[in-house]
Amino acid sequence: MTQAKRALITGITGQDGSYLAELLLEKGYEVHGIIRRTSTFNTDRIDHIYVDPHSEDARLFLHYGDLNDGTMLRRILEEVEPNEVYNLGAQSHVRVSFDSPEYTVDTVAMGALRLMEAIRDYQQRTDKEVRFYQAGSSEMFGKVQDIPQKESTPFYPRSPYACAKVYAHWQTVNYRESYNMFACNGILFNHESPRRGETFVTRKITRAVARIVAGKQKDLYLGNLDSKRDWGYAKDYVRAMWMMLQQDEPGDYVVATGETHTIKEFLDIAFDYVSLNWHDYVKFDPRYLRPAEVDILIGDPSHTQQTLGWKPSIDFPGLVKLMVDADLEAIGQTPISKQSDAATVRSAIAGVMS
Ligand code: NDP
Ligand code: GDR
Repeated sequence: MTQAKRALITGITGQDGSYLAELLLEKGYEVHGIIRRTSTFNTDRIDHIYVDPHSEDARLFLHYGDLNDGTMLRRILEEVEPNEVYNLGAQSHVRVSFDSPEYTVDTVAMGALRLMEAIRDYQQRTDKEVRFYQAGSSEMFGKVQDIPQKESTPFYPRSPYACAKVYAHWQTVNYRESYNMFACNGILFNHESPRRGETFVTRKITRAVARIVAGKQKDLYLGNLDSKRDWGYAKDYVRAMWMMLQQDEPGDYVVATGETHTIKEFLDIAFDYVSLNWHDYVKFDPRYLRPAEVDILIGDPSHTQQTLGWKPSIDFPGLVKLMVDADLEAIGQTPISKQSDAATVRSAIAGVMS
């Protein structure tokens, strides 16, 4: 019997880590995830796939560790002996990276370096190949030079987070070329889901819509509504990560939908879906502005589509509605897709707000 492949994921408790863990378990992998020690549980997104490690069925294992602690990373690598490592861990909030630049850079840039150094030594010692995925970002394009952005577009990062991701990107290329490592960069454009962190703009909006419908929130404070993003569905994007590591040769890949939309368009669809007008609820708060903004991102996924055969499964309005529905359900409301008449929502709101 052939042994199951083993994967190690940093950032397994995050949006992408949880979907990737699900995907790999479905594919028969033994999955190991690095989690940070916290004073309260931070495993909400993976609790549904967790099985007691004492059970014979257990194929998901968690290890305490931190990208800021190279010794722990080395120990875990030696213990797990993975075939594939997915580096998804990060302080991933762009606005927060302006407040906390040192920590962000240490985790994102140095964290990636620590992990690659650990892999390099492990490979050299054991002669076993470890395939490496680095979670790169469209934020690296920043002040864009080309529209749409592709693998060859020059980077112009506009935040401490994006600068750190550029560093990790080039180190990944460097480890591939210097040490013959099977190392891939995914340059992923924004991807969202019901598991998206609550402080990113999409989830902040869909969660607010659900709370407004439930009568639990009156206003929604936002920053710049004019920036444009290429938003896709996280479940599709983790599939692309896995596909990259199954190729014959390592490479760099833009993962995007090829469409761009403003925050206002997101608001239009989200509020319209529950028959509300966002202008009645959205207020401006300058706290959510960034010292430097990325105005427009739109990716060209043609290389990825041709090489990997990857394509997105859901369009922009479908994504927004899926997220609103999930937030409605989470707050105890009936999702619109399960209602026969959206007017029911209108009358429910009228009742709550009167
Ligand atoms: P999340 O913010 O949802 O998850 C980040 C994960 O990283 C969490 O599991 C978090 O743990 C973990 N983490 C944070 N700091 C450390 C640390 N010091 N050591 C180890 N782990 C740490 O991000 P996403 O799932 O959305 O994104 C995954 C990766 O992809 C990130 O690297 C992000 O920068 C990148 N990316 C994301 C895009 C997106 O649109 N979602 C687009 C392009 C790139 P904890 O739960 O304990 O906080
Ligand atoms: P982004 O996502 O910065 O693109 O990074 P975010 O959702 O934070 O911002 C998108 C755009 O919305 C504007 N915006 C607001 N943003 C937030 N968070 N909160 C607000 O209240 C608000 N109001 C307006 C922002 O100014 C911005 O223009 C995400 C992260 O997942 C990164 O880790 C990842 O690398 C990139 O996507 C691709």
